[in-house]
Amino acid sequence: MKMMMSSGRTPEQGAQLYYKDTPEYSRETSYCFLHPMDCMEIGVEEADHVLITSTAGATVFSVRESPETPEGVVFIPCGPHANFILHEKTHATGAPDFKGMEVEVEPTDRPLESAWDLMEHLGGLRYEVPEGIVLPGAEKGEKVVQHAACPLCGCLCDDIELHVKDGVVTEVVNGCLLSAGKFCSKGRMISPIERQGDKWVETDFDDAVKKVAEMFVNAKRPLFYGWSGTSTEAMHIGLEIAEEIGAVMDNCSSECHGPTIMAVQEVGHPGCTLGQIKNRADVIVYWGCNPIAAHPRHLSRYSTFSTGAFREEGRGNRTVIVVDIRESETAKLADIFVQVKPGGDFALFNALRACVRGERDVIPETVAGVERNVIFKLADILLSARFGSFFTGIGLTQSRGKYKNVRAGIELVDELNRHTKYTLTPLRGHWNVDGTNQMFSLAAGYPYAVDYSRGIVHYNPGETSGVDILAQHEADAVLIIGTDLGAHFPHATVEHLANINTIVLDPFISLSTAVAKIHIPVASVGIDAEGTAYRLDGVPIHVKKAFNTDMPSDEVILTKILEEVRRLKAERK
Ligand SMILES: Nc1nc2c(c(=O)[nH]1)N[C@H]1C(S)=C(S)[C@@H](COP(=O)(O)OP(=O)(O)OC[C@H]3O[C@@H](n4cnc5c(=O)[nH]c(N)nc54)[C@H](O)[C@@H]3O)O[C@H]1N2
Ligand SMILES: Nc1nc2c(c(=O)[nH]1)N[C@H]1C(S)=C(S)[C@@H](COP(=O)(O)OP(=O)(O)OC[C@H]3O[C@@H](n4cnc5c(=O)[nH]c(N)nc54)[C@H](O)[C@@H]3O)O[C@H]1N2
Ligand code: SF4
Ligand SMILES: [Mo]
Repeated sequence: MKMMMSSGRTPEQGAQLYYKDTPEYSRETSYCFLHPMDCMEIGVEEADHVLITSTAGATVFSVRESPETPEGVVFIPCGPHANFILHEKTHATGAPDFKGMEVEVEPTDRPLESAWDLMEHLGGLRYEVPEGIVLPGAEKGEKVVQHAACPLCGCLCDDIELHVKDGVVTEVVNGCLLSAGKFCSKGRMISPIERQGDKWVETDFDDAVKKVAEMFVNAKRPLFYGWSGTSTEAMHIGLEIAEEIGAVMDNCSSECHGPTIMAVQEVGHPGCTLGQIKNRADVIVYWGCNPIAAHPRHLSRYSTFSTGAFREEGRGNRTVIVVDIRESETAKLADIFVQVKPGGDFALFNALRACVRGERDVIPETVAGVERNVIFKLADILLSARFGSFFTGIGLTQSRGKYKNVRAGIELVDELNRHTKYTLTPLRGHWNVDGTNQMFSLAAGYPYAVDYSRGIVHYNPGETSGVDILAQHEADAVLIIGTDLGAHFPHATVEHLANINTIVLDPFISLSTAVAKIHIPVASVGIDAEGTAYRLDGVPIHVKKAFNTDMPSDEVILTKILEEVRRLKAERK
């Protein structure tokens, strides 16, 4: 049966992000959610297997019956299984079609494959972290760290209490499930490894740094990608290396909220801090985002459930609207859930805009699957707000229309601001992805997709963005830092990574390890390293370390690479 694939966050997938080498993670990312009517038509039941095929590839998924998923759509948790069948087109935006690609779904008896299996199909090699790893130089004794910041999602909650014993976090107070998953992960690596044919060989830090610097100096089209999982200080050193060797420097925005940035460049950003929303917002709209799964404490700490100076009753003082293609976990908590057809947001934003303008007579019977009287009711509620807040997600940036959807959303907010006060805040993903845009803009003048190869900075998402450069097979050496492209990039791009000089800088084992030539482990910001990060509303926060170790930080390794690059360049002059 022909269907539309849409992938996104689930709470369970998020809780396993720091356990990608385990069967539990593979289980969570190989589910596919199908409406019971579609199950009947395909001829499958709960837990049966289906083969999902696209122009990019085919793999097996386990069925979960889900009345919340609209008919004709197959919802897959974000991860390596979805991306094994994802094509690499970005339609000149840098962001692939994570939400909206045609696939064929049919019953199968074939077994499920693990994330490692998929990486090996693409030319990778699995690596097993030895059990019982002890971080070198880990601080002895017990302590409690107050006001720690959580280095996971864009909420960057800075009220976390960490209980530490002998260099291990034993308890995370105030953190959500995702937070605990990271702080307590056992997936740390301590020694650099190098792939030699079909085996992994341990090496030392100095040797690894020398080899990496040499690869980058010799590369024709180096790409440094990621950065949203590390400190802003580390990014700055990365930008220096990129400028030194004429690399492309891109960050996770390009596959994520890059289209939001493109929209902001066109029509501006009516933003504010989360504090304003907590204290003032009486109408809250979550559009194309699902914070219960992706930003679990957002509702309680900053918006829906939080009390504020002018919102003393919290939830009782706020009307909550969710616009999504499926009845997400967040939709279940809303006062009003509006189910839009996939890719229909542009039309719906503009219909609302017409209503706010007083042009209700132009609205047809239904717009993108939403009835006219629902649109009128929505417009009335929006107009009744004293302070309204839109939160937008990647349901807008990764579906059909991409940045045009966000542009239409900002224009609706502009229209509403003629009548009352409204703001729009993108629910940025990683704990420091906003920091990437701040630091890249500061150092290079552009927020992402920065190309230094011409001697001056060139920026053109869709051309100088990570997915596109890999899809065109341009890159011959890639640094993956603070991201996991093995898990999260489309099929063909991961296959290309396995064929070139791919270097990973990551404290933890990741699926990118499988496609790397060298993986250099580092200290983890927020655990045994510190630095600056920017919350999703652009507020900078100092991320403390929980304890000391002898592991070198990203900053230390990048500085060594920079020195070695400069030495090699001087030698070759
Ligand atoms: N659990 C967990 N949490 C995470 C992450 C994770 O991997 N796991 N990753 C982090 C990152 S990098 C990011 S960017 C954030 C993302 O956080 P969100 O923006 O919440 O991301 P998604 O769950 O991918 O998509 C949000 C919603 O968009 C809906 N959607 C799909 N297509 C459309 C459409 O055409 N129109 C509309 N209106 N909605 C649509 C989906 O049904 C989904 O409920 O999460 C962060 N937090
Ligand atoms: N199918 C599908 N695929 C998607 C999406 C989707 O919706 N559907 N969403 C896309 C989006 S929006 C995004 S942003 C990406 C998200 O994808 P990624 O950026 O790949 O997210 P994570 O897997 O959390 O990877 C973060 C990495 O940073 C590492 N890390 C943690 N702390 C540190 C540190 O201190 N230093 C360093 N160097 N590394 C550290 C972690 O170990 C981990 O490997 O996925 C994209 N892929
Ligand atoms: S909501 Fe986000 S930042 Fe806050 S504790 Fe959970 S994962 Fe960490
Ligand atoms: Mo993201």
